Amino acid sequence: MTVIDDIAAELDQLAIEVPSWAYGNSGTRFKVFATPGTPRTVEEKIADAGMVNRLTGLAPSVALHIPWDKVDDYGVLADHAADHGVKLGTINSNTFQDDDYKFGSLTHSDAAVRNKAIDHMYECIEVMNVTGSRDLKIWLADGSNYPGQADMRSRQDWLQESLRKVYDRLGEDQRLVLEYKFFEPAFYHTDVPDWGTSYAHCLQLGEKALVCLDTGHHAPGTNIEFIVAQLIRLGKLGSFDFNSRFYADDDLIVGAADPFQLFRIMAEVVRGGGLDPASGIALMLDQCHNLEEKIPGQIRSVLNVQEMTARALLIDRTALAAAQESGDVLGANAILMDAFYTDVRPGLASWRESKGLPADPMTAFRESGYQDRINNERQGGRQAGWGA
Ligand code: AOS
Ligand code: ZN
Ligand code: ZN
Repeated sequence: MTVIDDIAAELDQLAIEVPSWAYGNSGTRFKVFATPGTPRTVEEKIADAGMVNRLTGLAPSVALHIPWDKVDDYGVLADHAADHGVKLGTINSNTFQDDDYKFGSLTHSDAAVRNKAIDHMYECIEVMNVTGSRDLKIWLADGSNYPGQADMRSRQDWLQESLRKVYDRLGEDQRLVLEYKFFEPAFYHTDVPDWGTSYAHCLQLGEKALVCLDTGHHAPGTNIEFIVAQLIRLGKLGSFDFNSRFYADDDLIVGAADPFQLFRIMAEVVRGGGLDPASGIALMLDQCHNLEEKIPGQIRSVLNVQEMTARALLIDRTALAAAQESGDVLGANAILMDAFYTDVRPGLASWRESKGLPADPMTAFRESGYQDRINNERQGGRQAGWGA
């Protein structure tokens, strides 16, 4: 018996989507360091994602980014993913790397630019039609740097108008997830800065529009788990972009900077029934591995989410409710902290072994020889975001 036995059924539901761009080289605006073995093609990124899933049993799908992962035949790509034991997941749009979008995309004052961005979203929906992906992710770099530079109010109207056109193109089983971010690349105002703005637009659009919560996109000190609870309560939490931050949108390994925050977030996901696939809440990673090797970085990330999910599942909900109702402040806090401080790692190792997975995926990867093989095979791996 381990602490995991009682929560194994819920834990089995955990599925984390990995981003294709996490496997490419990335860095800061100062320097992008190349890592040996970096994928040269989207097919190689998917092969690496397949390896992460094989060793952890946690990552059954890969998010793509258009145009970074553009191919001629997405049906062939879906077959390739299936050969590697994974599915193609969320399609991420890109309206931030074109000169036309200097002053905005879906929010631009010029209808021609807005239409260009809308056409790109249509192109992404076409990809989804072939890959069978459910979600179109929209993150906009739109905003302004100086007060007076842009008409913030009109841009909200243009945004809704543009999103409506995209929304109306979605198929029956497709959804749009609108990601918010409080700053960067724009520094004065951002057109979708917070969950409230995303929620307002999604509410106006309809039930197939939902909010995407990137954990790195909040001001320091923000109570993110409150936002999680609220959006689940409102039935509008579509997806997460998990990562962790020390300062800004650092895109570091989820659970690395603040494991306790990840625990608190997962506690609200569990509380809201978000592990059940029927909840429609997609747990995705949005990370970049600047210094560390990419595949171990992704393995560490999905394990971190699993560890904090297990701890969240261990919260004694009955005792917690009783303590809360009786006004037992410290008792309630102690119940939560007991779960947080439980070391679930030995139990998770047994859980993995019971499923024919390696007890320690990090060691198993090191010993697999996979990294040496790709280091030899792949010369000239490309930077994430530039066609790699
Ligand atoms: C940008 O800050 C957002 O986090 C995006 O979700 C994402 O990093 C970008 O779209 C890469 O696909
Ligand atoms: Zn994101
Ligand atoms: Zn981000």
